Amino acid sequence: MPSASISCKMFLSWRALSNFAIIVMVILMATSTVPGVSAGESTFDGPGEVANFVEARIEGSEIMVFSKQYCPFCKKTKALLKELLEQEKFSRIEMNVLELDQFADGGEAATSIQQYLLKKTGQRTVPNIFIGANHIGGNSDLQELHASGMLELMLSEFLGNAEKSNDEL
Ligand SMILES: N[C@@H](CCC(=O)N[C@@H](CS)C(=O)NCC(=O)O)C(=O)O
Repeated sequence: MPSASISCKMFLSWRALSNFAIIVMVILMATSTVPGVSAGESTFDGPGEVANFVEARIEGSEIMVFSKQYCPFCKKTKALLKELLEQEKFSRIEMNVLELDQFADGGEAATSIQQYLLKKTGQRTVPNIFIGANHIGGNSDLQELHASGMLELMLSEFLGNAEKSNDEL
């Protein structure tokens, strides 16, 4: 029956067309640039931008902590530093914390920053701590420095240096 054969062919080509449309939609969704969804919009335009971003934070912060909100080691680090900076003698020191799990790009920025920090410091894990732009290490390093009294000395030295450079201005 020719009319049945025509409508059958039309049906098949309609199915092929709708399958094609579904495939196109899936590809478009997978490569969409909605922040925080699937591939996501990139936070950084290449490694140079990551380097500038990280270096600006390290250089521009008295104490810089690269952290993640859920990380128990980061919580310990932030609590110890907060406790120390609440002391009158260290109250002029400011701590800057960057929570790497706060970027809405599906973890891409966190990975790039951690890769850069690994290249710079040999350490990929968080917390990654800097005092006066000097790399301190992670939480265990910080706790050890504190237990030995070295951390307080470092903070005092940092304040002394900061005062000296203020006097020179
Ligand atoms: N010994 C390290 C342990 C730090 C650590 O294991 N951090 C975890 C998060 S809780 C980490 O960075 N995991 C790899 C990642 O999140 O990319 C320290 O004391 O800082």
